Amino acid sequence: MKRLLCPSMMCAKFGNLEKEVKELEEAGIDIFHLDVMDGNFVPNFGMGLQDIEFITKQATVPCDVHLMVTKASDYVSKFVDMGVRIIYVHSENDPHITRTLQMIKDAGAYAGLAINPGTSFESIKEILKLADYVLVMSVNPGFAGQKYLAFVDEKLKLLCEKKTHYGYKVMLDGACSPERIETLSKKGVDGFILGTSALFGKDKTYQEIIPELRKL
Ligand code: S6P
Ligand code: MG
Repeated sequence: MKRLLCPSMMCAKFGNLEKEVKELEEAGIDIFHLDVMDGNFVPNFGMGLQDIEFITKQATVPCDVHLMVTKASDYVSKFVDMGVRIIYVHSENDPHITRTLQMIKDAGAYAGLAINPGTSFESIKEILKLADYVLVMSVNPGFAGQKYLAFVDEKLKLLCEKKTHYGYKVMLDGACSPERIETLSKKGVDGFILGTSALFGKDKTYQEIIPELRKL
C-alpha cells in the first residue's frame, strides 16, 4: 500500500504559502497536515483559521487538521465546512471521545484519533473501531524539532498488529526522520507527518526529498 507523506504546514515558509503548497503538491505529497493549538491543551499557538482556510482552498490533495485544543468537538463542523477531510482529536481531554469521533464521521469527514506519547493502547482499545486514522505522537504535542520518544515503539507495534482487525491506518507524528520512516514503514506504519526532521529547512528541494522518502 502507498506510504502516506504528510507535510506539517506549521513548519512551512509562511512568507509565500501559495508557493509552498504548489511546490509540495508538485513534489508528490499525499495529505497536508494542519496543526491547530490554542495555548491551553498545549503550551503554544498555531495555526490560524485564515491559514487553514487558505491552504484548504489552494490544495488539490486532502487536508487534515490536528486539533490540540480544549473542546475540539465544538469546532468539528467549522473545519468540515472548510473542506478538511481528516479531523484528528485527542482522547486525553475529551470525556466523550466516542461521541466526538462519531460526530466527525456524521459530518462527512474521516475520524482521526490522536494520542499523546503517554497514552496507552489499552486505554483507547474500545474506541479504535470508530477511528479511521490513529495519529501516534512520538513527541509531546506543541512544537516541531523535538527528540523522538522511543518508548512509543511498543505501542506502535501493537497498533500495527491490530489495524486490519479494527480498520484504521497508523500515522506517526513527531521527529519522523528518513531512517525512522524506512524502519517503521516495514513494521506497518502507514503514514508520516513530515516536519523539520525530514522535509523542511533542508538544502534540497521538496521535489528531491519527497521521491527519496517514498523509495526508502
Ligand atoms: C507538534 C505537531 C507536529 C509537528 C511535527 C514536526 O505538536 O503536532 O505535527 O509539526 O511533528 O515534525 P518534526 O520533524 O519537526 O518533529
Ligand atoms: Mg501534528
